[in-house]
Amino acid sequence: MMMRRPIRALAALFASSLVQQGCVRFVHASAAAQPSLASRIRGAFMGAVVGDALCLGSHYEYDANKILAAYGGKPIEKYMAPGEHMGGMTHGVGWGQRNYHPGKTAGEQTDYGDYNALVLEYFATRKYKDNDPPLPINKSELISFWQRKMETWVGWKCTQTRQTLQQIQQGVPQDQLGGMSNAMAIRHAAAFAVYSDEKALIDASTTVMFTHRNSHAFLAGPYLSRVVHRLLYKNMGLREAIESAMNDQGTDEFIRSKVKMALSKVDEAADPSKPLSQEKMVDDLALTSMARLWDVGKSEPIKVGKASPTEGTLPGAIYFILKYQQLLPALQANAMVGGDNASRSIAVGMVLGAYEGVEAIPESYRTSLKHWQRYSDWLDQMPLLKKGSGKDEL
Ligand SMILES: *[C@@H]1O[C@H](CO)[C@@H](O)[C@H](O)[C@H]1NC(C)=O
Ligand SMILES: CC(=O)N[C@H]1CO[C@H](CO)[C@@H](O)[C@@H]1O
Repeated sequence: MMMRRPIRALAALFASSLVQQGCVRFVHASAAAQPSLASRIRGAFMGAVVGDALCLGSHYEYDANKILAAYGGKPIEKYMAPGEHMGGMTHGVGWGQRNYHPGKTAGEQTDYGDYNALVLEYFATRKYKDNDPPLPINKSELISFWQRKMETWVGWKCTQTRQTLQQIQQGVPQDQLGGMSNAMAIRHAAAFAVYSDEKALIDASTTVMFTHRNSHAFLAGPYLSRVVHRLLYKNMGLREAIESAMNDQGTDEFIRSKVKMALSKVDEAADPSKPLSQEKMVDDLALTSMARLWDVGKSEPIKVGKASPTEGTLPGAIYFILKYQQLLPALQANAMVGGDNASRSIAVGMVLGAYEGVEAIPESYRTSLKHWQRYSDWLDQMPLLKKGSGKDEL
């Protein structure tokens, strides 16, 4: 009882502060100036890495109350170093208390953001002919590039990455590479600057997942490619794009069921007659409730709704996109829930960045992102963004 009150007060502050931010920011539907296509393509990448950098501090912390208290009872307003204000460590259930991103400082990426940057850099190394459509992503080329980058990789190397590197050393053929992880790892945010064709985007989204072999891991990338493609080229609104991609016949039944669940959870959280909407830690509870509690016999069960598997990260990401509908508030709220928040942040940032355009990222979040300029220079070389490409320019 004694513990609960201050936390609830903090949470109320947090909620009202998000609402205030919502009021001052433009509303997309009624905005006179639609962001340009180039801005929205840039937004898809930059939204993802900004969201990821916002999670560096709280990534793998599963206790949302602890994050809220550590951040002074309000949503995160600047990038933080791993575990900043939390003793330098976060608490990944089952993996214990540690720094999951050694060598990283505020404004840098987690491994999810780094993977998206790696794919962007790979695209920037390719040659593009002015009048020909870009070649499809080339898996063996990408893997060689990735192997070289792994030699100087700073920070966390996930289990799948380590396993795949080992397999390559043992001579495992390329089509059999990868570990059996069901984690959602969206890595193709840069592909929207290269391809406008939906099939090529879907192909890119699965090729970059060569470190994974579990089928669930491959399903979220194609789905989110369809969502972003609809936002960029079919002029759809957010919920419309999310539902239309869900109903696409190419979308797997597993994904469809997870998106449906997220849609009803968003509605429940917005319905004042439902208890969930009255909860102070509403986002934390909403995410936890969307997947099982997995009792692995450790100190506490893993809240799969907040962990890495696609069954948690995908509906969680859709929930944040539709509940907040604006890039920064959605990314802040996502960081505050913790768990595998960095994985969700890539999806949330990619979709809302493609919706609102790169202008939705405030100046202070650009200048304090360590590699903003580097990413920006690489984006300038992409076929759909380079100057003189005939596309609208920024
Ligand atoms: C992919 O790249 C490799 C190495 O550069 C090349 O040998 C191969 O032909 C390429 N494959 C395709 C389908 O373009
Ligand atoms: C560090 C951490 O929390 N890792 C978790 C990430 O998600 C996977 C999948 O649920 C868990 O197994 C890990 O414990």
